[in-house]
Amino acid sequence: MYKKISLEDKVIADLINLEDQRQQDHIELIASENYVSEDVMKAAGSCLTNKYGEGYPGKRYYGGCEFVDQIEVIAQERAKKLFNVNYVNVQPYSGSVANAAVYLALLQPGDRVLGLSLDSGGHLTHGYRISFSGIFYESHSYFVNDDGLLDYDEILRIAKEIKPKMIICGYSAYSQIVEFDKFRKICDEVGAYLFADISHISGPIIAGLHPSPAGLADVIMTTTHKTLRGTRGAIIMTNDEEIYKKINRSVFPGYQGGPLFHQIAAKAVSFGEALQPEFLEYQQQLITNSRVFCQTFINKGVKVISGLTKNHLFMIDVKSSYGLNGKQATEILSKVNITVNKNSIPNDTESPMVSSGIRLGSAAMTSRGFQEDEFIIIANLIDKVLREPENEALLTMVKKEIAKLTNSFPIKRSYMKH
Ligand code: DSN
Repeated sequence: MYKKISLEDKVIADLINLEDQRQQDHIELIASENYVSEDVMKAAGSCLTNKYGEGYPGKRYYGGCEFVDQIEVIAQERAKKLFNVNYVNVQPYSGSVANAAVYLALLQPGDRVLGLSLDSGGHLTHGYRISFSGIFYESHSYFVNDDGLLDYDEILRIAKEIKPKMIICGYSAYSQIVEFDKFRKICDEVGAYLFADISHISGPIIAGLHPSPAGLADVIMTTTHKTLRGTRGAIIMTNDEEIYKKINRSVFPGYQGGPLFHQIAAKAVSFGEALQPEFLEYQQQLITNSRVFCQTFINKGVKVISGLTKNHLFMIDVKSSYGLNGKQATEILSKVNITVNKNSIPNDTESPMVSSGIRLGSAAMTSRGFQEDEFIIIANLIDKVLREPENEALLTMVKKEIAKLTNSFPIKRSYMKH
C-alpha cells in the first residue's frame, strides 16, 4: 500500500509529500503527464541508482554489470515486442536528449531538417530556433492549414523546395491522426530520412488505436512517461542495423554518460504493464474520454484547434473563445485545482510564454478512473470558470466540486486486475 514518504531529510520529505497531496487534490489535464504504478516508482527508487555501467549489455567499461545487463536486455525485448521493431536503445535520459542523439546519428551539423512549427503543434527539438535543433542544423518548418490539419501535398511541396536530409513527424499538440505512410512517400520522393517522434501517441499506437510508424520511419523515438504511463525517459527504435549502431554511438558516448539503471528498470516494469490487456482497455478509454471531453467544448461553441480530437489531447483557443490568453486561463484554472498548460496555437500572435491557447489531455485522469461522465463534468466546470473568471463565488463552488471528484477518484497505485 502506498504511504507518505519518510526520510531523515525532513525538509525534502515534507516537500515530496506536499507534492503528492497536490497531485491527489488536482485534476491533472497536462497531456504529457500521467500517474505511474507503485511498482514503477519502486524500481525508479531502487539501489540501481548506485550503479555505473557506460556501454551496452555485454560491452561495458565497468565491472559488476551482470544484473543491470539483464535488466537492460529485458527492457529492450519488451519494447521491441510493444512496438514491433528490431532494435531499441533504452538508455536516453529524456525525449530531448534522445532527439539530439537521433540528429547526431543521421545528420552532419548544418544539414537541413524539416519539422512542424512550434505554434502548429511541433516540439522545440523539431527545429525551433533556440533549441539545439535550430542552432546546429538548418531547420525549416511546415505548418497546419487553416483547419488546423496537416496538408500532405503542401508538405511535399515544401520538402521538394527545401530538400531536407530528415523530415520529422509526430507532435506535442496535434490532435489528429499522423499518416506515417504519406510521410514515408514524401521522404522517398526527396531522399530524406523519416524520423517519427511518437512521444504523445505511443500508448494508442501500442493499442492499435493509431497507425504505427514501425516499418515506415527510419527512426522512432518515444518518451516513456506520457500515454505509455512509465517512468520519465525515452527510447529510440529502428529496424535498420546500421542506423542502430549509429544511434548507440550517438546516445553513448555522443550525448550521454552512464545509463540510469534505476530508470531503465522502471521503463522495463512499465513496458511489462503495457504488454497486459488492461493497458489496451486503458488506451481505449483514454481516447473515448478525450473525444467526449472535446465534443463538450465544441457543443458550447468553444474554438477547438483541428476540430474533434482523434487522440488523447486537444487545444482550445481561449483568446477567441473566452477573451483570455493562455497564461491567464492556466492561472485561473489553477485557482480551482485544475492543472493545464498554456500552448501556442496556429498563427499565434502571443509569445510562447503567454500564448492564446491551452492544451488539454485525458491520459492522467483516465488512469484515475474517470470515464465519459466525469470528463463532461470537468468540461462544464472549465467552461464556466473561463467565462466568469472574476466570479469568486463560482470559483469557490467549482473548487468544492473538484474536491469531490478528486476524493472519489484517488490516484491508483496499480493497474493490474489481480
Ligand atoms: N513537455 C512535453 C509536453 O508537454 O508535450 C514535450 O517535451
